[in-house]
Amino acid sequence: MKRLIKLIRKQWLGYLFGILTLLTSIVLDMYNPYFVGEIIDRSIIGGELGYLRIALLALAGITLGRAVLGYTKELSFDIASSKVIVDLRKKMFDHIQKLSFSFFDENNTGELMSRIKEDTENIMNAICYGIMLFLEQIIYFIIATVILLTINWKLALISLVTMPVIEYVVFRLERSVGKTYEKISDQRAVLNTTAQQNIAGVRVVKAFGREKYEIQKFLRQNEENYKINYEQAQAMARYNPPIEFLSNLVLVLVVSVGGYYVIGGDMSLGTLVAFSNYIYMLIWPMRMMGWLTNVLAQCMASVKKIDKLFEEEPSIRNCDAPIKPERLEGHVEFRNVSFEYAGTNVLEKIDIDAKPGSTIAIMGMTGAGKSSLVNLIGRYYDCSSGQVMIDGVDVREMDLTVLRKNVSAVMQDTFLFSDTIEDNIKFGAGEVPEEVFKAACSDAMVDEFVSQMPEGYQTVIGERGMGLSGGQKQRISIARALVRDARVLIMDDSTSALDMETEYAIQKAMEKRKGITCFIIAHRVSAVKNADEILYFQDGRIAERGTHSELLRLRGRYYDTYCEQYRDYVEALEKEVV
Ligand code: DGT
Ligand code: MG
Repeated sequence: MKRLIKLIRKQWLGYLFGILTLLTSIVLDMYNPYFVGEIIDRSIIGGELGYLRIALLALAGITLGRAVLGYTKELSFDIASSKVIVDLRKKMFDHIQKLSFSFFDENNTGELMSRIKEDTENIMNAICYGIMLFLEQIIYFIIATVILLTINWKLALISLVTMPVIEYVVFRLERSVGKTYEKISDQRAVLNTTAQQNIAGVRVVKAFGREKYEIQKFLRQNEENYKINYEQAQAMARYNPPIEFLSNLVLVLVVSVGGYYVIGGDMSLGTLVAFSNYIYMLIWPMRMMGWLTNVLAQCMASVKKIDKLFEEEPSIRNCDAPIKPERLEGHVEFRNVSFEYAGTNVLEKIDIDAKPGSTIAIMGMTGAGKSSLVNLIGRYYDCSSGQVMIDGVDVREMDLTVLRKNVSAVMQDTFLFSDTIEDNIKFGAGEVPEEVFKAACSDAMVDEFVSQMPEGYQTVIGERGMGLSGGQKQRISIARALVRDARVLIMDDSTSALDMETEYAIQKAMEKRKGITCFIIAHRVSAVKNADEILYFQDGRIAERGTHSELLRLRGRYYDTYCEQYRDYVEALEKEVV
């Protein structure tokens, strides 16, 4: 809340301007009933034609003035509030960007999207129309009350006494409408999620022949949506008639008593007409208050949710006095490292010493902890015990920017942005010299297929790299990691979709890149056999370690994997020999 108030205060000039135009417009409006009353008394009854002309001119002036002021008022409130929302969204986005991997493991994208979109819209409603109408209605109410009391206090009291009754009915009805709003908002979120997941996963739906089921699921939710909308329509329909009835009843009461005064000569007809017009200025605020409380309640709920998001601290951040080495050699060590996710041990007592420029290959069954291990190097997660060191410095003591700049990763699930191929590759590097870009593209074998494209590197690819093959996407993400020219390179299963020939060509090109410490996770022996050390993981532990030939001699799991992968080849060879 404090954050929001601060942002609103920053736009004080816009709001002040809006409030001034609002006040002027109200003052003008107050003259309306006055002139109408005067026209009746002085011109229609009294026959003063000269006054009629002046009064009509004044009424036209008021109407024009109000139109201009109304426009300016809405515009100023709108601009000021939009600026607040832009600032708020920016702050939220900055904050979300700072949060750690673990936060995104626990929170789904849909919910974060609704924080950025729907919740900020709720706040916009309140700080723009809410504030504007609230001020307007309060002022109308106060001024109208004073005017009514000065015109005729008895008649004013009669009307004022009925206001709480109207307000009570308004609140009762508004509550039922408000409830349906909430239901609609929840239901819309469900409908959106279903539609979004369905469209994003349309290929899976089709491949598994689940179209009919998915359509029915959507139809059920759509039906539900219709029912709630119908419920809301009913609540809305019930809303107006009783309030309309009560408002008119007040008018009937005032005209009856007022008429009595007019007949008795205690009040002029014009004053009575003016009086009844002013009464609308009392009733409107009453009617608006119900809507306003709903808008305010929605805004408060959204502010609470957004505040909660802001309270989320990144679990990974710089220590108090982070070390900022000028240059890293890329000496990576794991010292007795254990790691757990939510209480379950994923890695246990791992020791690795990767000398600068060496290549460490990691193999093992799925779920063995390979990705979890490499995720500790760039501090995507922190280990639970032990130490991960680079050049003798615990990564937790190293400046995060320096660390992440020096650790480049090709993640297991490739994610490409809907942008040009060039921008996707330069994504993490900013401005890079042309030769560095070219070298990365050629080493990652991106050049080979991009040069065939009519628009080359300027080709815009679809969401998540749509329009490219799995291997092409992997090659682009390898180039994206290479272009950063980092000391430590992590390749998490990043050649799995490549054919052997391309994989081999990339390996050869990488060998030429001297001084980079490489961690390669792979399932194919062909991808790991040249590594300085191969680690075979099982259940979070290193079950076997050594060079390719050492591990073959060991005749353990690595050997089994090797035999499995080369069996056909060996069999074919044997047949040939026979
Ligand atoms: P892969 O990629 O299928 O070959 O398997 P690895 O070896 O890369 O496995 P890894 O490190 O992703 O997962 C190791 C274990 O950790 C596995 O039992 C699943 C669990 N795990 C992975 N990510 C998370 C997470 O975000 N939260 C929790 N609670 N557990 C996770
Ligand atoms: Mg993995």
